[in-house]
Amino acid sequence: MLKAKFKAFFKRIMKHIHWYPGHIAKAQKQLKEKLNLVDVVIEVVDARIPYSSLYKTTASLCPNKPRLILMNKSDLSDENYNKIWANLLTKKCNAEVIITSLKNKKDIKIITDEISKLSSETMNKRLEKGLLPRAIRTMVIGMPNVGKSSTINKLVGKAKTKTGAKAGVTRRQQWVRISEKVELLDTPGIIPTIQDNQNQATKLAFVNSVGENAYDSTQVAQELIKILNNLYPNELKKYFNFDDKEEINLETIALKRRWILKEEKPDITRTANIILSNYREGRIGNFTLDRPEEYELI
Ligand SMILES: Nc1nc2c(ncn2[C@@H]2O[C@H](COP(=O)(O)OP(=O)(O)OP(=O)(O)O)[C@@H](O)[C@H]2O)c(=O)[nH]1
Ligand SMILES: [Mg+2]
Repeated sequence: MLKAKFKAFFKRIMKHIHWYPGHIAKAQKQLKEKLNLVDVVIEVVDARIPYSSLYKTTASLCPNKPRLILMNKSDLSDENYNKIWANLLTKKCNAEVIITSLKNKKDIKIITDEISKLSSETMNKRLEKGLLPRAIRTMVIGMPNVGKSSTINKLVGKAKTKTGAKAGVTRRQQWVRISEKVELLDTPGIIPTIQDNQNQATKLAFVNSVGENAYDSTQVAQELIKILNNLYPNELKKYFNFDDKEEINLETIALKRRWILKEEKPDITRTANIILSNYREGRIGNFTLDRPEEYELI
């Protein structure tokens, strides 16, 4: 009881987002062990925050492994920025980059062809050494909830791995054979041990890559409105029926939508949760919240 009270109090005063459950610590250790076994590393990022959801350490963990980056959930991001980010990540990460989406079945062939291409040198070397041919081994890594398991299921054509719209659905590694030629290792989403970059942590919370109990949804929704109002003011105001001059924030949205408590008080918690879920489902619009200028990449 006391612990729950303390936790609630701490949550109220603590603005810092920190989430690092036990299964992730274990997954991080296993990831390093398994990296040596694979021919190609596939990293899935969220196209809405391609830089905030990217591992900055992959290249140093496996410097000589061919790397394929999938910019997934592109059906929810701003298409004007998809290509820009794909080109930047190609250069910055020395990787092949494919823009993907769960709904786009055409990218299956592009992904499998790229896996074959990226592994061909290793596979040829094996043959030259007289080793028996074996399936290409790849490992799918990425932050929680970016769509790793869904991508694997799409490639296999069956629901072989568990998926879900929250962080931390995959709890342990699982090998899946997608064809005679390719095996994929699904891994639990891993988030950096210390979330010292709160700008990045907040963006990960927007897209549900951080467990819900690690942040205050009102604070995160407030931040989301601020960013959307800065980058996409027209779309945001249009969705909530605001005109140019009206100030848009959680309170004004609540009052306009009549999400109110007793005595005409705006229901901020309800409003925050609705805004977050509408954003996550792409109902407000298609937005990319990372910008190259922000990271001095161009
Ligand atoms: N709109 C959209 N939703 C997607 C896409 N890919 C995956 N999803 C949804 O995103 C959620 C997370 O997908 P998962 O495949 O479970 O994500 P994961 O990376 O395996 O997550 P963890 O196992 O928690 O690390 C699910 O609800 C999927 O249906 C996509 O391209 N577009
Ligand atoms: Mg998963």
